[in-house]
Amino acid sequence: MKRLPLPRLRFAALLALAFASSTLAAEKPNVIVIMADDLGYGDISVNGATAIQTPNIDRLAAEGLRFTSGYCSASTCTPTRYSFLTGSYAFRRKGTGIAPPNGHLVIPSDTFTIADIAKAAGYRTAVIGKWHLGLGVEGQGPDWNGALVPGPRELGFDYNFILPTTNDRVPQVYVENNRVLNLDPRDPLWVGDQQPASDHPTGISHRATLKLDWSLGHNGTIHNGISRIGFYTGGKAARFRDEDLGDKWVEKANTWLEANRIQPFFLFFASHDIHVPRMPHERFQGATTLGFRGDSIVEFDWSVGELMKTLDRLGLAEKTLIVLCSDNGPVMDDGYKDGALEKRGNHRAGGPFRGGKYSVYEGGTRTPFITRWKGRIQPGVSTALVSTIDLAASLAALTGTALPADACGDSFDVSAALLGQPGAKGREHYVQQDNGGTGNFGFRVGDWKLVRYETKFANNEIVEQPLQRTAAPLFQLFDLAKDPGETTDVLAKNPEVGEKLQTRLAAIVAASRSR
Ligand code: NG6
Ligand code: CA
Repeated sequence: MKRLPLPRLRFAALLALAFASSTLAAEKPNVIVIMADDLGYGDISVNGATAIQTPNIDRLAAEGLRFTSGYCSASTCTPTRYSFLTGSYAFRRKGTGIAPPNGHLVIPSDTFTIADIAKAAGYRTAVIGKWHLGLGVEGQGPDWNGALVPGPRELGFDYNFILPTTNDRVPQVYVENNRVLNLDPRDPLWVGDQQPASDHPTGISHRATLKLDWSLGHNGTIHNGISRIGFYTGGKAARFRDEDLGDKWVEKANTWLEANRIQPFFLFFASHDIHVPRMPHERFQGATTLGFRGDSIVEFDWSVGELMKTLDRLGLAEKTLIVLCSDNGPVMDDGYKDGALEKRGNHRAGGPFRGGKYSVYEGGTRTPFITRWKGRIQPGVSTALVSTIDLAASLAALTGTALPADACGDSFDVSAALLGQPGAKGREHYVQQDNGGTGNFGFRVGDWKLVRYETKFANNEIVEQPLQRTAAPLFQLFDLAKDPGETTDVLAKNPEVGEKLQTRLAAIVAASRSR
């Protein structure tokens, strides 16, 4: 073949690329997964909240499909995010519970993740927001002053702009492309789980100075008037203000979306709202009568609206599938005295469901779930059973990407349900876990729900109370069709169903995959 001079070759290549992306656009929608943190089913007005208005999320639902059986995989953060990225149940892998400040990356870097699926399909990929899956290698953890590898890049994300852990854990810095942003080498960042010096101010020694008091734990290093889990020193120039997180995610997402609007893109937008410490921007403080928990929901709703505006502005609303979800169910007092409990009024954060964060009752994992793809998804409400763990296999199916044999073993292709195709039912069965390693599980098959409390304790069973552990029998059975609130245990009346589900759950847990 005759060699073209370089500029022409580049021009030809660009033309071919533009042609390819325009002809494939119909089958390769851009994808934005918006994951809220600790947002309960009942926390958005389209799901029945009246004390909080979420007009942007409501509009997303009105233009798309709102799921009444949409789930995340765990009732805490790290295992849900693990499962979302890997398409594999987190209980299959040790060390995937809530990650500590100095935790290493809990996903092996050779895992074929949802970001790899997107990349294989020709997408540009990014994660912006809360990470909380650890950074660095096992046994060492994050090298805060150097390269934070392995991290999101090694898992298939071309770009990352993240909060490394969760904001009630140290440190309060952004990481951009695996490095702490704005870190001055003359002021190195140190992070540890022991008080570094006896005069190091903490939430205990300087409690009277705090702008947000703690209620449980969260009494280590103070930054921005808030004490945290863990300790750190240095990195002063790199530290952010809690109030600015929401704005920063939107700013970075807008920049990235603008830069990547030509190609298909996959954006994991991982908001920190409404996790503790709930410290919404000043302009949202007082937006509701529910205190900062409610105000953070309004902030989250605002950020959803901003992303929708950006898509409209770039003319991408009809080329983009948005999935809105949460990483676990709701909690009131999660370690800070922000008034969530006292100011809750009649608000039911879990909607009609029992239990919240830390629980395997429905409220722990049945969370807001909305898909929108203008012009492609017929607006409405869906009762199909879908989960964040299914997004990997569904994206593979949607984009025609082959999954390696050992990848995404618990992820089902529910793309027909996500797109609202008539008759699509989603999953037939689903395992819910708490923080993992406890042996507690929820197991839904059709409308039956088996609850197994290996610990014989249910956590946060009543969301509208201080965090509590309540005695629970080893097994319970509920008929969700008649009793979505899991109020009446029907195990004694349906022993054969109970036994069948127990056996099936045990088999799924013992296996290496369920698909
Ligand atoms: C718990 C913390 C809670 C929160 C949670 C993780 C205490 C007493 N509680 O251990 O505040 O940080 O871990 O939340 O420390 S998650 O949404 O990131 O999983
Ligand atoms: Ca969470």
